[in-house]
Amino acid sequence: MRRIFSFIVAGAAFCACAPKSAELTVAVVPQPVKIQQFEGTAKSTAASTKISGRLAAEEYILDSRSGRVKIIGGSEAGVFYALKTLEQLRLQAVDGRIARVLIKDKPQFSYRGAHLDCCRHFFGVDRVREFIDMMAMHKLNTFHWHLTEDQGWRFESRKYPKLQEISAWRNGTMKEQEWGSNDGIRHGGYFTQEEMKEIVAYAAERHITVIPEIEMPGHAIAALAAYPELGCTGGPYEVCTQWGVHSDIFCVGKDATIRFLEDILDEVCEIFPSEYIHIGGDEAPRDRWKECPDCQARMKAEGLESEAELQSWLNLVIEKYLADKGRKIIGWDEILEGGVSEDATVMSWRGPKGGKAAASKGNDVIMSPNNYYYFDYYQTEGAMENGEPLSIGGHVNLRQAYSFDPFEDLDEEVRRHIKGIQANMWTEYISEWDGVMYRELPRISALAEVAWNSDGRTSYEDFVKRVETALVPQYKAEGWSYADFAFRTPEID
Ligand code: TNX
Repeated sequence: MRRIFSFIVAGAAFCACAPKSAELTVAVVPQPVKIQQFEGTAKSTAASTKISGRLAAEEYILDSRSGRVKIIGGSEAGVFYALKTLEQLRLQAVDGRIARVLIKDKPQFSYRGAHLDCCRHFFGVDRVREFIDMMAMHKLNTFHWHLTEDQGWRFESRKYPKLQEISAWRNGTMKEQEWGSNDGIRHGGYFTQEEMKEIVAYAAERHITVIPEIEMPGHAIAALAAYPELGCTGGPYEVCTQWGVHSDIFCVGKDATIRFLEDILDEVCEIFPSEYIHIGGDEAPRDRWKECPDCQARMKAEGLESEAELQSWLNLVIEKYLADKGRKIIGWDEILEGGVSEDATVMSWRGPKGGKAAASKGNDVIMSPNNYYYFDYYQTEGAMENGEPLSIGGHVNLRQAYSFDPFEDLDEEVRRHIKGIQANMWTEYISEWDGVMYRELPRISALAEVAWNSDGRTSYEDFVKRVETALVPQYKAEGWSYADFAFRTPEID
């Protein structure tokens, strides 16, 4: 009798303070594939997690129907994503209780990427860790780390130490968009091999693969400043202080250049276990090669008819070198120009066009179109009046980032080559870390939703509401800068 009494009392107490289930929202970003809400509430801590062989590696089930949260993941990664979802539900808890739900979820794309340029401006390991945290919050799984550029080389090399002594530093930076100017402030830095290994491990704990990018043959002047014998003219060269596309690139007529690149890739492969290595390939003017006796001799010897084919020859040499180590290459869409091997993955940046062409030929593709996913571009049309900081130009608002269709105009057979999508953060005009986060957030949430569940997208208005509910409080708690144009009434775009 006493037992029954106490049960009733406890039950009554419970009813008096428990929230009504109708008060509980279940906003999740990215939108789960399947989400059902039931009457009632559940305890907000995870009661159990387990790994189930029946699910795909990144898949998970979050089930709180019993009043306690049970999580099943296809692997540790699936459990990790379930816990990220649970964090969002907890933000919506009332009196410590979350909604009773059944969520069955898995990503649509295997490659969900974010890129960071640590060359135009150097950001150290703590910042890179923060970037990875930001990616993890959005269930992204591939960090594309841009490590070499005209304006700075950031990869410590044991074999070529002048890269960190000379190539990592520049004598000033052009002011705003005044070409020819120089602020006179020495800028630079690099990641030690230990630091890069730490980043790889930190990312792996968050189920993120790090893909390093070593640019070739263009965007290489910083390396040439230290090793001028690897250029067509022999230099001298200086680490660039101005942005843009520069004529001096690696001389691929010289065997020493090929050896240098292979040696660097040996070191890169020791640090980065990723299946893919990004070899750049973009914006490489071939004027110097036209005038260079070594490049012309190479073309003759190899039976190449154009300088574009010479770049393809380089790609093939490097691709084969990496293949022997069990690695594959990714390159920007320019690698298509002189012909590309079918094993190369193409990263399409000049709109989705190059990606469509590559996928139609049978190459795997990552879509990273500048008109949707260049987050260094402005976020609103009237950027200046709206108080946005100086940016490179262009304009990609949240709505635009949310509207990308990775499969547009592609038939079934070709679609399977689209492995995923990626947002890029180039940092010419971003010298402060806050500027990176301000530009990523909230646009990265749109990229995340398209990458995770492009077919399950809701209306844009619903998406914005979910971001406000499930992510913005987390941005605030982390102290991250974010742009709020989409959350204002009326919205500014
Ligand atoms: C083009 S995207 C570049 C970068 C610039 C970027 C600025 C790509 C492969 N090359 O070197 O930083 O535009 O938006």
